[in-house]
Amino acid sequence: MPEPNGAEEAEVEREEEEESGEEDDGKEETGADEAKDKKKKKKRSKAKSSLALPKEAEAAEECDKDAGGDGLSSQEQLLQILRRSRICEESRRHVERPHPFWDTQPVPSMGSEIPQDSGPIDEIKNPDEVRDEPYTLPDPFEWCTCNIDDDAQAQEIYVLLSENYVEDDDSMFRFDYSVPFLRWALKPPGFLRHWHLGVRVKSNMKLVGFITGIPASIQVHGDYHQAAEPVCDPIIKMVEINFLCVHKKLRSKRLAPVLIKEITRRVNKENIWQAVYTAGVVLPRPISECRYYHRSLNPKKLIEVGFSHLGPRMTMARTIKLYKVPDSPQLPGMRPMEPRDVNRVVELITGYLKKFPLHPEFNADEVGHWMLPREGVIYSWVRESTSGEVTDVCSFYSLPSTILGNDKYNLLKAAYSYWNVATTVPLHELMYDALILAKSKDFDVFNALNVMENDQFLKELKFGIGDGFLQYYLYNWKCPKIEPSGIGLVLL
Ligand code: MYA
Repeated sequence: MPEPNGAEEAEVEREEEEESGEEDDGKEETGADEAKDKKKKKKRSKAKSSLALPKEAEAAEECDKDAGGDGLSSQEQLLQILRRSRICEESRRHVERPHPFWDTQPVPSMGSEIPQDSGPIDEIKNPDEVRDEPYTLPDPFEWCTCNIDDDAQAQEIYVLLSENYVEDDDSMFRFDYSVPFLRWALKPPGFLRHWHLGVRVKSNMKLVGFITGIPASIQVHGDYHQAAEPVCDPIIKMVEINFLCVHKKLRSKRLAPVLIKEITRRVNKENIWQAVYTAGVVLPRPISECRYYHRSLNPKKLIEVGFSHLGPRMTMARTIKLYKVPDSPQLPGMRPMEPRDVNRVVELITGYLKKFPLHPEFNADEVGHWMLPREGVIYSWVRESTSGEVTDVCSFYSLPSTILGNDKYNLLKAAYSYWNVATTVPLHELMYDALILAKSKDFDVFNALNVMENDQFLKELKFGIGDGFLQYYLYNWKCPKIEPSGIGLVLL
């Protein structure tokens, strides 16, 4: 749920002034000055709560302020209770608990001191020292390598994930990665088929478990250069781990640790010893904790499906107006990225990413793969100057979620901010066009993490903070913590 910010309040207030004669709820029309003043005050608080969705955490302060409950409807009171219990959940996030699996892995334990320097946790090994036999699965199951190019197998993966992958805390939405998206996500240059690992039930061959790795070159700062003896090249060949999934009926049976150990074995066999991954859950131990922000593009639908809530004193008409964006990009020269732009986009992106302590290194093939537009998957626009130079680039990917248990809608169309570089305009102006383009492609919401320099546009463009956290992790690499603004990496 977006928490209100100054920009939004100002915006609503400005609109209120413009609208003082507007009759979108008749009742609020009044002639008396005093009444008008009261109205303004009321509307200010309306603006605050109109953007707050139950799915999103509110600051404790905000909750305390609201806690009086005077004159609140039972729905509002219920929301307050739910919000407070979320704060408790948040404070529990970092409580130390035993981790029978993670405590055996080369990751820092929750309570251990934050290192000042960087380097591997386990001593460097040789792939020959890594066992040749796959890890043993419980008897009813067997390993398989999944071929995402095969339509039938791609469909099996799609079904497993769409029915069992990540849900929000309230089980209202579940990620719905499409087959074309999965092919894009799993087949970057240099991908290895045997890093697309599945678990099947022997008796009927049903796919019930999944985990994937893709190769990536990652630079992690730390105080690496200050270490007395450099331990290895600062650009590290890593694996990005994603799509860990165990069928709902097989949860809590310790299948996930076996999946992780087997993918680790397969990765180590390729002489790769570090991994990067993200998760909503807190595990030993995040290098960074980031937050999701949401920008409504279709507020009516978001409210109808329970993603957002209409503030107690905010009308639908005013909410729709608040989030309305123009029909076409505002910056001259915006056009979809094309293959001829790849080399310039490499320069823009690699130059920009260097400033973040954690970031990937991309070559032209990789930028071509990750950035060239694919309908329904990845959308990238460049800004070309009148002299024909590409100066700015913005992109977002399409990751819808299934809406669980709603009669009217079954799909929430979400765009996720990806790689954005502005050199001729402020970042928020470029991202305003990204919002406009996302709206023109019929997305309901535009999501962004508070990574990179995204703070520069989140407030300005009326994003609200979400209740979703995203932890970033490194496997077998210790280093100092990194602020969200130091994260230059977006995993799908
Ligand atoms: S993040 C997305 C994860 N997927 C989902 O959330 C989908 C819905 N959930 C599920 O499918 C299951 O609940 C999963 C756990 C499969 C997540 N990352 O088998 P269990 C630990 C890592 O009894 P289940 C993504 O894809 C948990 O703390 N570990 O549990 C990145 C406990 O360990 P410990 C996790 O619920 C994945 C153990 O598993 C996660 O049936 C990066 C319990 O196992 C999690 N998200 O299944 C993976 N959730 O007792 C790590 C729970 O110690 C990669 N657990 O606390 C590491 C690098 C590997 C390569 C290295 C190469 C060098």
